[in-house]
Amino acid sequence: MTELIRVRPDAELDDVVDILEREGAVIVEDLADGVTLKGLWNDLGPVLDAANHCERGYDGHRTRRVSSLFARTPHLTPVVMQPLYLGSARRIMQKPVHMWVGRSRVEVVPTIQISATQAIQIDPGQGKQPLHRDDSLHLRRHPGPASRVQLMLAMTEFTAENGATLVIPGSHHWDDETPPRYEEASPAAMPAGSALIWLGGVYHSGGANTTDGPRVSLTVSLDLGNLRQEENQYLAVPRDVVMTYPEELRRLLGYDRCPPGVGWFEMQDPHMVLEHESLEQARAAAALIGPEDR
Ligand SMILES: O=C(O)CCC(=O)C(=O)O
Ligand SMILES: [Fe+2]
Repeated sequence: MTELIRVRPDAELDDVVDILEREGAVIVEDLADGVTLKGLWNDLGPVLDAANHCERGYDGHRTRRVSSLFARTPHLTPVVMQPLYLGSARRIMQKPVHMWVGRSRVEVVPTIQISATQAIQIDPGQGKQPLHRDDSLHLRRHPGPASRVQLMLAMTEFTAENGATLVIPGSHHWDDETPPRYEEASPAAMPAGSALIWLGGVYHSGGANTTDGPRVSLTVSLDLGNLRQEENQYLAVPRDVVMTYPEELRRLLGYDRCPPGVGWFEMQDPHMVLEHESLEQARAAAALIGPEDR
């Protein structure tokens, strides 16, 4: 069992990217400040309390989960936009891809997007979740380029006893034949406000909670922009709430186009839909511009 590497929020982005590419996971201490954490608790605590335990065993019969987090709280913005998280996700996934278009050699840089959001409360008595890779959703083969960089923010302290996420460092380098074993996993023990960042190809699971208090967290994933989002953000976050976010976050929520051309609206940048009062007005404006070069 290898200990997870820990860094402070002022660590160099290059170093964090190196750790993630090598180990597949890192803990950023104090990623969220006290005001953010309190805001998250105010907005999500009562919703978690009111939520039922999950029905599927994989999700945990003693676990509560709440999604649509960008519709429920504005306090997730500084978490997703924390420079080490967003910065490392951009560096790891936005790698140039080269292709021929006729006789031109073209370089294309993909976008990234928010995929799933969930607050997770592991209650006393919950057993270990099966070890898994979250990029299984992308039906891809390993090892290979990362299609997901995920974050788990501790809202209570995470300990080996209360269900801290279990992580197998380096397992993103494994193939698809090697089964994961709990003996190889390390618990992401950390105080509230710290966060685990890990790549989608890393085997991990929720831990067992043998204490008498809940383990509470929230998770956000950033995925490559040419994939379908795990959580349907267009349905999860109403337009009037989307409008309250800065442009970079709106684009991360899916109002963006991944080069060379996934996600367009009327052959234009879909963000233009948010820049007009209605879909009809946006459509009329797009017609005036005419089709863009894809
Ligand atoms: O709650 C956790 O620590 C991990 C949960 C998880 O990995 C999942 O549900 O996919
Ligand atoms: Fe997972």
